[in-house]
Amino acid sequence: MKKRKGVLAYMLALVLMLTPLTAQAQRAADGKKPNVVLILMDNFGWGELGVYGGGVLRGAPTPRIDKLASEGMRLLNFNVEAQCTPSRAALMTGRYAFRTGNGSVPIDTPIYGLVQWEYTMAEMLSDAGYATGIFGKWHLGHTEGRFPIDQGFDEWYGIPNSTDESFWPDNPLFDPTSDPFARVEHIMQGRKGGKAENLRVYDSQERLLIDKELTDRTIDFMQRQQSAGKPFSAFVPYTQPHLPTLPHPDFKGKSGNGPWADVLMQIDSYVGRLLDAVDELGLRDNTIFIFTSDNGPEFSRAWYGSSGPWRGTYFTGLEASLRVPFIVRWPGRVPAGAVNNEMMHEMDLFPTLARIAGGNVPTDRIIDGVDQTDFLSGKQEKSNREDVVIYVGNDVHGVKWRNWKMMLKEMDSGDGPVRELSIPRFYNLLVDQKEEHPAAPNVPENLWVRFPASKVLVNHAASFKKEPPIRPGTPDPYVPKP
Ligand SMILES: [Ca+2]
Repeated sequence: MKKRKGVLAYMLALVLMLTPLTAQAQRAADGKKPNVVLILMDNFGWGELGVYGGGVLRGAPTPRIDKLASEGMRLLNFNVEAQCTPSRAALMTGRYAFRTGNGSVPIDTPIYGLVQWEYTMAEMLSDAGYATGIFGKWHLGHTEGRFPIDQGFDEWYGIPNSTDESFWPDNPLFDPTSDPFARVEHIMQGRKGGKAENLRVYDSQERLLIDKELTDRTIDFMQRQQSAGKPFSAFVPYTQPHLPTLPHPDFKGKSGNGPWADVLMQIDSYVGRLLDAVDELGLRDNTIFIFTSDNGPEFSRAWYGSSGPWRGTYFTGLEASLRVPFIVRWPGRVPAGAVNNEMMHEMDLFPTLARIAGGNVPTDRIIDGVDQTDFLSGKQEKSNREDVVIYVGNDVHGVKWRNWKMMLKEMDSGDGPVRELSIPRFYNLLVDQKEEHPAAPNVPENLWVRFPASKVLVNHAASFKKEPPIRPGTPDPYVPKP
């Protein structure tokens, strides 16, 4: 049944490719509200794509995504939060994840995710008249009231938590009777106004298949909205290359360079299929197409990712953790082939897309994202951001300010110890990409950076006096204290 649906959608796409633009497609192309396709990879490092110095160096070329970059803008300094859940919380709300009670992946709190009070990107787009679909990993709650369909998405197909849980069903030591939340994860689906339902156990076999299914369903969603003449937002949080980084059987052995390279080839191919579908539906000119990642690469050796010149892994305050690839294409609006090192953060997408889509940015709460429309459209050379507070879990590790970092705490790897520094360290990222040679009291000429950098932290801390953060594990209903 599921498979047939994918084939039908594909055939329909083929038919559409051979016919002139339908009236709806023409209307959509002329319409004011552009569609949004937002691809969010999981633990996909800065250095994986050919256009970022990876591709063949990682065992598989990435021609489709490289070409996408040549058709749009590519950022070299796009920042995210250091772990899955906080990164997704920041993306969805335009706020530092710590504010939302999701500063860390849920370790000691079984109830997690976004409270109803949060206003998500999906709610904003939905209120602006968009059809909103999510196909993939959520990781912002796995209990009733915390699923994507409770946060503005019209429809969802995917997994509530993370891909490592696919190891559990096959593990003979796994004991699901040990705790109500030590349970097998399911592939789920749901529609707004209804209940999210379990479809199948997400096990090691499903892990191989899921990203293809997500691609098929995204194409089907886009086709349905195109037929309905409705602007849409397709959020595609793929599960790859999060461990276990193992390819779909279609790609097994294809690269000749092992499973990681096979998966890279697969990612490029699936993104290519989404790009083809946008073209075939006649939506290319009226679609903002974004490719990015939720955080830097894995630290588990068998599944080692590449962060290019940046040192470290995810779950740290190092650049490898915070900087991810970001490519945006919007023909005629975003300059083609543009590349720059301006600082942007995933939180900025909320106000930016709100401006473009005619949505509302809440004024009754702190929004940390800034509107980057004029920067992305090439109207201004500089980004509207020059600082990022660096969180690792619920802890502030430091701050990025222009090309500098001021670190209060440091880590070398995602599971390593945290070193608390008695005096902050300062790194000039234009000189010291690997963050190995701090400006310290014995090299004092750049200690002036402490003033602008600490000001960011002082202001950030003061914002919590004004608006206390939501505590992790807060149940609904939540209303802020007046
Ligand atoms: Ca992740």
